[in-house]
Amino acid sequence: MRKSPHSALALATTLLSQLAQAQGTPPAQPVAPPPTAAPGAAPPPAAESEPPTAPAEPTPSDAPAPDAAEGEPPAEPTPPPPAVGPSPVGSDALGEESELGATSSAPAGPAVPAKASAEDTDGFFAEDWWAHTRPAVELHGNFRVRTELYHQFSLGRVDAPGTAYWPRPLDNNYEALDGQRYGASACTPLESGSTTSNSNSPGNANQPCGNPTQAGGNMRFRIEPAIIISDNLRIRSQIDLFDNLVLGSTAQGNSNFPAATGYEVAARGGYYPVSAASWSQGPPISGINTVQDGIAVKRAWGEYETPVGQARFGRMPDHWGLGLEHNAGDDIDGDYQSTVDRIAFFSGLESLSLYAGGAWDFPYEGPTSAAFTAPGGQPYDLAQYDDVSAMNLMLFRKVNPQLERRILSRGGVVVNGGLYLTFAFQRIANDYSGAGATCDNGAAAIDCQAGQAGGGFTRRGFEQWTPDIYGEVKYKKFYAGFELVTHQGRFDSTQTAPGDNDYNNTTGGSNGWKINQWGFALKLQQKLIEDKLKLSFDAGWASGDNDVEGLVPPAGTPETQIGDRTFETFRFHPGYRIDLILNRNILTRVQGSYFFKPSAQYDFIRKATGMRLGGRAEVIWTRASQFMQAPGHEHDLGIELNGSIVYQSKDGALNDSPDLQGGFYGMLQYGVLFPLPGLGYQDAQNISTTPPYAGLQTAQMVRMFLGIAY
Ligand SMILES: [Ca+2]
Ligand SMILES: [Ca+2]
Ligand SMILES: [Ca+2]
Repeated sequence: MRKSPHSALALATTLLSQLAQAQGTPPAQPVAPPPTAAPGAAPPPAAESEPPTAPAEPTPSDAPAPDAAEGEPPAEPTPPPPAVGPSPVGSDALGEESELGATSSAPAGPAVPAKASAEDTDGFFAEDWWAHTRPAVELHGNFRVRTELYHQFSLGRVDAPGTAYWPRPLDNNYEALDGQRYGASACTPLESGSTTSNSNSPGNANQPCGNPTQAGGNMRFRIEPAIIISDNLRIRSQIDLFDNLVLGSTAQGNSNFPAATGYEVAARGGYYPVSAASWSQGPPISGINTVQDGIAVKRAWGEYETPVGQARFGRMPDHWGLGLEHNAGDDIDGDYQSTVDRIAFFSGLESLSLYAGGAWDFPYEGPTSAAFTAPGGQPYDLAQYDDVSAMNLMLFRKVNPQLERRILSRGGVVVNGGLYLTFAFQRIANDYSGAGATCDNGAAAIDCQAGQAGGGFTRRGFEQWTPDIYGEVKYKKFYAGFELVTHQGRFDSTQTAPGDNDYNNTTGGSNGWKINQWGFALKLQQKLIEDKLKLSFDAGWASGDNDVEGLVPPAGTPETQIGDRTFETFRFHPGYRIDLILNRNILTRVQGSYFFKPSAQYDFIRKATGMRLGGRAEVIWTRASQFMQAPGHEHDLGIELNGSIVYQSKDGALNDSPDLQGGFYGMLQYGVLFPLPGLGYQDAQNISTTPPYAGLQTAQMVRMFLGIAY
């Protein structure tokens, strides 16, 4: 078989696909199968004038068919695993989070269809040209059930529920700073810790309840069907069933219907007059018994390998570097994802390990002509100035994983990295939301009649540049990676109510509003003792804003700038997890703070198949970047200790690759957070240290994870 002139580029795009797996579990397979042409696979003479659509070699069809490989190692997987995101570079291929890693885009190829032998016939068949002549479906994904116990996540603070970082449980009755009491009063004097009565009679159960603990479970079944149409053409998707469905949340007997404001609970039927009579779960139905249906289609996109690069189009994952800004969130324990509506093209030169890509994104389109009253047809965008549009450029160097292994084993150094640059803009906006935001008042609700939403626009004048630089160095068992991101831009006006405009600076400074935000993350890791021990150090920094009150932004409006007109709080992608309690749950992400995290992981049992039993310990110290922004006006927010026991089997799918997670995955975790003065009240607030506020309290968490990856 002669070498195709396109092979280098085809290889490059193949590589792109393979490298771009989310979260970066490095594929174990070589990028391209060795061209071991099977007997009878030689194309007919006509092949000399290669059809334009012929895949460049080496094609998967060169790999032995599964049945021909009896007793051999598994055939090299067929087409490259469906790619994820533009970001071959990076990925948190290290560290425990990624141990949970990216199963979903695993590359076990579909079976290669049997070939027609050239001896059998004078004709020639599509089978001679393509490994797949009929669409094949490849299925991956995962299933998980997670139970979690939160203890004292309010940290003992007594904020009103609407302003608390973590509102107290509903069955925790307390007097808040606003002087109001919140929470259930249906406990007995004994249960409520009354000092005047120790009665435990249900007849006296009208006292405040004081429960500090919340516990429950949730589940998700993720399927990622890929339709492999031919070697260079596929459709990929991600569908979640029971997407983070809270166990026990859709019990029979509870149904709702829309009311004048929000929803109203329908009268219970005779068989379920009280919740205690519920004994079975119903399917989740949005607006009836929950807020989200049982099937959530997250992504669907196409990938086409052209001779000069790969085109991707549709709704797809977006991942880059350590996941600070663009984070596909595809790990089995993930919740937040970067999913983009995008048309993109990638190309590169494998010999130089250099790649480039461009992408046109549709972050926000505004109201469309879709209407309940006119179903069907093709809805279209109703206004152009209100679009948030974005253009992306990616330039990066990524050494082919196979080559990388060779370099590292020879004691060489591998350097990968690149730039992901985004420019986004919007001229005017209809961002009217909250009470009164109806079509009649100009808001862009989903059921507006023609022309109705036109009155709700305000000036926005948004422009933002986001360069995201990633780099990594690998040497023997050492890894160092970093990512640096900044948002630089402006708003003309930050207002959201129709017609409001705050461009003019009445206090005399320059008009308009600026965006100046910086984020940085560092990851160091050394593997020791035959890779059983991993010592890691993570650090990160998100710029804060010294004239903003609060790390967590308020709902419904941009953060109030007390002094200047510059938004400076950087927020990590919430999929960038560093702990269990403070940054993951209470603050929901790293924002306006910096952290240091030393950790150690040790595998007690580790088999070549990938089965392992390990433990992990972490310390996370979090500080506010600007003390002014922390509730207590102090830098120190908290010190958290986390411990985990992890068990990974290698049953079932993906057994051919120890690096990919397949089979059962279980985890037990415990965390304790010692809050520091930055999370308390300021001295000037003069909060009594006697009840109801007794000072900051330690929070704890227990977690059990049961998962299956396939
Ligand atoms: Ca629009
Ligand atoms: Ca448009
Ligand atoms: Ca500011």
